[in-house]
Amino acid sequence: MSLSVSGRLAAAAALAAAGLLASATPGALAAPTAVTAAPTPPDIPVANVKAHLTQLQSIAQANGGNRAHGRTGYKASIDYVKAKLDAAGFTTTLQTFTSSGATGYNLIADWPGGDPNSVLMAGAHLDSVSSGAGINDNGSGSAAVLETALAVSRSGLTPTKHLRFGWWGAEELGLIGSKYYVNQLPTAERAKVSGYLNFDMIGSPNPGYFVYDDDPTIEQTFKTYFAGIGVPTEIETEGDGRSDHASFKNVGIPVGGLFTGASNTKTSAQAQKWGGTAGQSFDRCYHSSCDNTSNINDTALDRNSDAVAYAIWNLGFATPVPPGPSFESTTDVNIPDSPAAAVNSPIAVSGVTGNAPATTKVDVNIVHTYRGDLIVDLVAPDGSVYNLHNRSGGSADNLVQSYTVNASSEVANGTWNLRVRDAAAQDVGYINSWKITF
Ligand code: DPN
Ligand code: ZN
Ligand code: CA
Repeated sequence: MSLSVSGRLAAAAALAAAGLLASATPGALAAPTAVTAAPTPPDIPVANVKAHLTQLQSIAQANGGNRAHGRTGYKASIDYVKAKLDAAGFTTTLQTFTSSGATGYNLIADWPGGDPNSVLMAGAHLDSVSSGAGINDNGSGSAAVLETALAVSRSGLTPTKHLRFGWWGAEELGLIGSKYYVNQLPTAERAKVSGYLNFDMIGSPNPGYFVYDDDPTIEQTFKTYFAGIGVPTEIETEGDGRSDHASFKNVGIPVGGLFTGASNTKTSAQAQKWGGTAGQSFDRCYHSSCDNTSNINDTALDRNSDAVAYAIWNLGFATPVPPGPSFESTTDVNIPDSPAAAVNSPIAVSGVTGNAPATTKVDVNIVHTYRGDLIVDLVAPDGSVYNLHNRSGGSADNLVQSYTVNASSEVANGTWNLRVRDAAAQDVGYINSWKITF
């Protein structure tokens, strides 16, 4: 048997280390897949994020001390964000709704391009409570999403997905703006949203690093970012469903997000891993007049802003599933004419972790003068049999066919066999080659 190996470089490297690449087909390692890899995500300048917070603080000061729904400070906040996005080349939409007798506003900003059928969204509520300027809650999330959108523009990003950013009104009255947005979105449009990332309170003065435990891909993306900078995270538990992601989740859109804590108390274990003060709230100014520009931890704001960009960059590029390692036998195995016992062509698989995938691919190449004679099975290392072909195709020559087998209950490593039996007399042939791809 000659064995050739192709596929994922990591797997190939592992196999090379095990000395199994000696008979590899030259050039077989070049994966022919057209992969659009995400460019390196930018470091979002925290000074820019803070400059937006300073502006939101000024807006509150000039408008009776808050940026709450129905107050002039809210509309001024929307106008500030919209002007920045318009200047950066976004297509912005101001959406109005009515709540508690006052006009509310959502701002939607679309980055031109990308697949309109696969939309990645990120958003934050822009309203404060009426008791203060709402700089951590939620100037922080609003400013980080804004600065990430501006970074998309600066870098001229051309993601495979269509990017859409949202700033929600009247969150503090019960997620009103985001509910309005998803409700007016036609069902067909909702189905195009591949994910919604929510950022509500991400610069808490005594911060924790919390990741929403929701869509696994989004969650893992954030965890990977924080692992990369050596910051431990915990699952967000303070208020599941207490922010705008709940509106999206309720209509079946995958969601995720970040949070640095509100009125809950930081434990000593948390203070040990994150620093800060044990026995004190993550944000002592939550929903208070002291939620101003002094109520921000710059390090938390910096890390979380970078995490927003990391997620947009990585999730914004559709990630094709990389081809798994494949193993091929090109040894001819004669198929004796019926009546005769089945013959086997073995392939020894090693260096593959865990089970075979549900999409295990088997490429069969049998030279024969009557394929309607043949019964062809894939036999797993433990003897489990997966029938691939059972005398179909009548009098046609040769069996050159690809099969997808759900082999997810099989350990990948071990000897797999292509088993072939000739069930009718006269015509004969041989197994020319076969290949299994995990
Ligand atoms: N949006 C804030 C609130 O609803 O009061 C902050 C918050 C977000 C609180 C997520 C808990 C969980
Ligand atoms: Zn709030
Ligand atoms: Ca035959």
